Amino acid sequence: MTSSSPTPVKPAQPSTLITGGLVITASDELHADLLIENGRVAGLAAPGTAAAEAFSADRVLDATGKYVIPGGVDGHTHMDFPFGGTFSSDDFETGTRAAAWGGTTTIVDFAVQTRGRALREGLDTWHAKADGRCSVDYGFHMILSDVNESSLKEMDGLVEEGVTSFKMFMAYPGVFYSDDGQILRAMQRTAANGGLTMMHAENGIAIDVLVEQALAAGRTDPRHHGEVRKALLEAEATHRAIQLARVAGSPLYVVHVSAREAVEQLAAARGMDLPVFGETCPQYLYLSTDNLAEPDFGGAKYVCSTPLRPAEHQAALWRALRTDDLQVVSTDHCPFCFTGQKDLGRGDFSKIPNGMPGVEHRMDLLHQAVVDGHLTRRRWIELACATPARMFGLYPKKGTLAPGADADVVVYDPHAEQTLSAATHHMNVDYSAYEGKRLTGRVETVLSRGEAVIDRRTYTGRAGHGQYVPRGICQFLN
Ligand code: DUC
Ligand code: ZN
Ligand code: ZN
Repeated sequence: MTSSSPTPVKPAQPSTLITGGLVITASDELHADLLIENGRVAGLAAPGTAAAEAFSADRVLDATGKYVIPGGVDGHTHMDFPFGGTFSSDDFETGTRAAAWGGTTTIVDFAVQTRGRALREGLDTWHAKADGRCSVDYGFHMILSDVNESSLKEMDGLVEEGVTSFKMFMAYPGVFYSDDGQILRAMQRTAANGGLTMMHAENGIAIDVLVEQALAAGRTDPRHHGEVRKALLEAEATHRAIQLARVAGSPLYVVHVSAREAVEQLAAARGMDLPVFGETCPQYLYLSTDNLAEPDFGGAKYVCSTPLRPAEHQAALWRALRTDDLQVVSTDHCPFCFTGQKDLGRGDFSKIPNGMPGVEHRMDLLHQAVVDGHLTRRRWIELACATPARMFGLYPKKGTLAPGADADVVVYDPHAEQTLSAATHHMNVDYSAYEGKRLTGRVETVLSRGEAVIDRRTYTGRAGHGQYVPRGICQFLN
């Protein structure tokens, strides 16, 4: 007789019951107990009902007086991203840890195709950057820097394997820029393969002329970054991207919308029932060209593209978030340290690395919008969790709290007060874009697939817990 060793059984994850909280999703608000088993939501039931009485779990989290919300989905981050001769200062380890602190449990980061190289090589590089380092789950979009016969063919395979969205740039000539013919070809490809075209919509050719003229006239300070990157050049590119998408029969998602005039283009397209979507970011809702004008090169902290706009644009963005002319708020998290990185552009604003930190504060800044009356609680969750999950093919695994969903859950204290500061944030960057800003509301506990990554304001996660999530196609398309 031969003896065989028993098949190892993976120990079941301890179950968790979250009691007494107000559960908020994009569609509902209800006082409910939430049961988590094996990393998934197992049930929701009103306290005191027979269903709730039947819940039992290894550990109980009391959420009385708190909100219980889905983990945030940040559909636009740049960890370890090459730009202007340097790399964004958060890598996947520090950046996803900061995301966890802020209640974001999924990021979709941008893998980059290097010019002259294959998409596959870029995607492999980003997998290697992220693998084993993340505290929360992650997926990838692909940046197309070189649209040609071979990269067009590769797009189909990427969609098949779960990289279902492709960003192109109408800005940054000579770096990431695609011309209209390349854009049209890539859009035709996504029209056929189900992918989503994401667009950085700014007329980079015209902007480069204005940059050259500004520098020649001695206008070198960071505030001129905002002045040359004109709202009309964002609107023009947005309009052109929409028309190219119509010609190709492809859906379009416009990233980091900051100008009122660009919102008008999106609203007109949506009024025609076109599959056109738009996101904005907290920096455009809370900051303005006044920040870009801060003295002693301080404006460099706020240099990003699209740029911050005069404060009048903010009302149009808030309105568009309410009317669904904009559907998503993501961060475009792309931090560069003030000392040693932003410094590269002293004396020439065009050399300041473009990007701002933000992955840690999106959920809180949008909760502040609820406190301030800009958004309802459910719209907060829709913009920050449910819609990005649907947009990028992750729903209902991510973005909601329903039986079967991943137990990515945040216990949120809506009454806690906090003050944002570089001294206390967890992002690997030496300044805060919101230094001294007081907020009402704070993340208390964060579960990622049922495991506590933040437990009552202590980090309990680990690099490597976060898993790569292949994505489906955009769930707003038929
Ligand atoms: N905009 C930024 O501000 N940073 C990275 C790339 C981009 O488009
Ligand atoms: Zn961009
Ligand atoms: Zn970006």
